[in-house]
Amino acid sequence: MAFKKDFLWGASTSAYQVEGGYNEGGKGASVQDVKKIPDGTPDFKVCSDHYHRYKEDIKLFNELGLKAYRFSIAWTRILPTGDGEVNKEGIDFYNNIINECKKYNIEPIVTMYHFDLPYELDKVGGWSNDKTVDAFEKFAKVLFENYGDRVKYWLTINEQNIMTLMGSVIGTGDSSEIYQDNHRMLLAQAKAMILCHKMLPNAKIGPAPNISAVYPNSNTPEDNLAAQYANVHRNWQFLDACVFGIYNKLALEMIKSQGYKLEISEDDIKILKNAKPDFIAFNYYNTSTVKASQKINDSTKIDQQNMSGVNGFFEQVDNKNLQKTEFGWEVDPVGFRVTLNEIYSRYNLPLMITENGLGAYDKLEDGKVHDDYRIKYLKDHIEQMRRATESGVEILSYNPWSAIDLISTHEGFLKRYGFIYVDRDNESEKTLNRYKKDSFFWYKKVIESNGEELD
Ligand code: BGP
Repeated sequence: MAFKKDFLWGASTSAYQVEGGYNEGGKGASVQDVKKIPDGTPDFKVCSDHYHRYKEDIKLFNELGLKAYRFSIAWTRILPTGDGEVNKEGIDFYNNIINECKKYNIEPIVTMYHFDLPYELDKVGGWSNDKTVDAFEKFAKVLFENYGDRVKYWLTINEQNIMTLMGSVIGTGDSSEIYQDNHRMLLAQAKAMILCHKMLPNAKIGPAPNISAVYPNSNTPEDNLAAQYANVHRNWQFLDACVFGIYNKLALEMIKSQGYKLEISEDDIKILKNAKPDFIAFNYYNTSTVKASQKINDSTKIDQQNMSGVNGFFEQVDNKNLQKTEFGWEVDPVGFRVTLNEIYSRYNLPLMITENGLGAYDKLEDGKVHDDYRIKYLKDHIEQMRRATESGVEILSYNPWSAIDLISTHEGFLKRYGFIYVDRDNESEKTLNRYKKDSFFWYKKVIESNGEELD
């Protein structure tokens, strides 16, 4: 048997995409509640109404056989203004979620911050203000005090690298000081990890970036060099700082060349070095491919959307060898194994997959959803994860995105990922009734067989 007996087969959601109840129970506004919503997509007021239906949902997760549920805690339910008074109703809500999971023997895996910075903190600069670092540490303390007796696995920040490299796209920030802001997030994360180890010696904590291998477009040395830089840019600079407490030199070279501000004090480095994650969690959807890029001019140009390239270092291109989803995302199960192998080789820490999945236009027909495309996607990825496990890569848990349909940041309910269909669309909330998709029954068998039965 490839997977250990206690392997945590799970599934994933995030608070602002699944909960709704946006102003209930004393919740404060987050940046997601106030951002401009793309035309034709819904706001985050109701989402999948998990806030009111969590009992029904967790009962369904139990029927699915989940051994773990990865969800996020809305910072603004706990501290409505980000760092002021603790909101008891918010504390109670997550006590209920955690207790409901425990009732079914489902291990809660808790993300502390998933794209939903409190709006009151954003108003005073968000991650550009040192106060946000202190606020995050306070938030962490409240979580550890209240839930530490039942939550063993903690994730600090969801996709810090995407917030840094594509903040304007997901509505989490955008500025010429973005690397200075990223540095503050690294400090906040380090402080939370140190605190967790102090307060909860038996708990485990780690980061949750979006990591994926970057391929060179050809075998020219120049393209290979480009891929090396792109890997550092997209992946390693974030994990090197989290795991080793160091700034990757190639990253610093790129950051400086583009004219970004970044000042790091010796005290900061001490904090980063003192903090050690117990595992690396990561989200994986697809790889990317790059070619060498000529420097266009000598002016130091700040490119905010620098996921797609860094002037003079690399430029992203399509990979002709890979198929794409209906939403244009490349599909690369072998790349998943490449990514697992690479992270494990670099950091030698246990891994946890906190997201992986296929967004598609699912159709409800006579109460059924025939999502064979999703089954194929997940099957191919689990197969590669199994092979990585057999090569000795230590993996604790696999949590596809998403446990249940929820709002996709750009397409709302048009783009679905769940094992459970939610009856609503972008235009109206309809019945919000839940239906089990074909993938639900398939994943149930996968879990029952501990990953042996994938067909
Ligand atoms: C990840 C995020 C999730 C989720 C997922 C799917 O980057 O952590 O919150 O949104 O991507 O993305 P999308 O909904 O844009 O397809």
